[in-house]
Amino acid sequence: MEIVVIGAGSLGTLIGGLLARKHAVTLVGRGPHMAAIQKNGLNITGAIDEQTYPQAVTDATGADAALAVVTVKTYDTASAIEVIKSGSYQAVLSLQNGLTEEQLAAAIDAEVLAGTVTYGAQHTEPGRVTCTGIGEVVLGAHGGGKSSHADRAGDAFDQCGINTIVGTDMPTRRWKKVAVNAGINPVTALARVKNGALQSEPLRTIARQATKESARTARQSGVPLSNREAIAELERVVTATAANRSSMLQDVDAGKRTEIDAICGVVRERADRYGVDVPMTKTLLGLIRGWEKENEVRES
Ligand code: KPL
Repeated sequence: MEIVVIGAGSLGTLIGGLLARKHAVTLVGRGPHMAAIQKNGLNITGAIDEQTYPQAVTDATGADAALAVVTVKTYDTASAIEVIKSGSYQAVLSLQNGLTEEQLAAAIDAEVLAGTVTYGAQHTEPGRVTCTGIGEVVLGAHGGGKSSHADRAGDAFDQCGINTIVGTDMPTRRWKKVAVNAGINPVTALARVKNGALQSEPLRTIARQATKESARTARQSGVPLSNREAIAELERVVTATAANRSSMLQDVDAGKRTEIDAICGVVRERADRYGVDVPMTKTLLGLIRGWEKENEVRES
């Protein structure tokens, strides 16, 4: 299958590199990283030790492929949409944070799929990515239900040894991830702590409150996510990733713009739409936005 991976950050590079085991993959990313891959291939280290050979380009304008996998930061989605619209794809899979698939679906003609990923990845130097944990990919039609494009994408991932499940309940899975991220990411970034610190008070209560507000908002939006389910997932992820620094803490430490708008921002926007009270979400959103404003953050 011809696959274009738009966004060769940590996750995009790892997924693109693994897909290149069996498919004609084009990775789209920044200059030095793409130049290194073009020259010597991609070096995957850590839990996977392998060299693969995706094509690496800095511009995919006008590309023609069966599948586009979107892994850009959420705030770069509009430019990914322009690239997709300039080319031709049968399906587009978002593996991003937030509910970005809805932005994609509103803008493009191809079928939009959504996914969640629990593989860990770290991009340390040009031409190299470290797999920090083997996980799984769950993907499916962005609005839920069955999809032949999702089945084909699932097969393509599976053929490359990527643990993949094709799900028919993506809205619930994606909202569950938003709820977990809304609890973990801003709290760890503001308190400058690893995820495991959310096992103790007072951060535990703050994170749980934000997660519950997201679950309540999901339900008002028509997505069946109970508080109990969302909190159980929060606790599971906090325990499983106790030693990790969340992506938002990493962004804050690096002086980079965060994905707060796609996480707490989207919850607040839906909460306003459906009349849900989300005070903790608004507080965390305001604090992270305030930090971004004061610190002249860099994008990506
Ligand atoms: O997705 C994550 C992130 O850091 O963005 C979690 C699940 C919170 C793990 O750190």
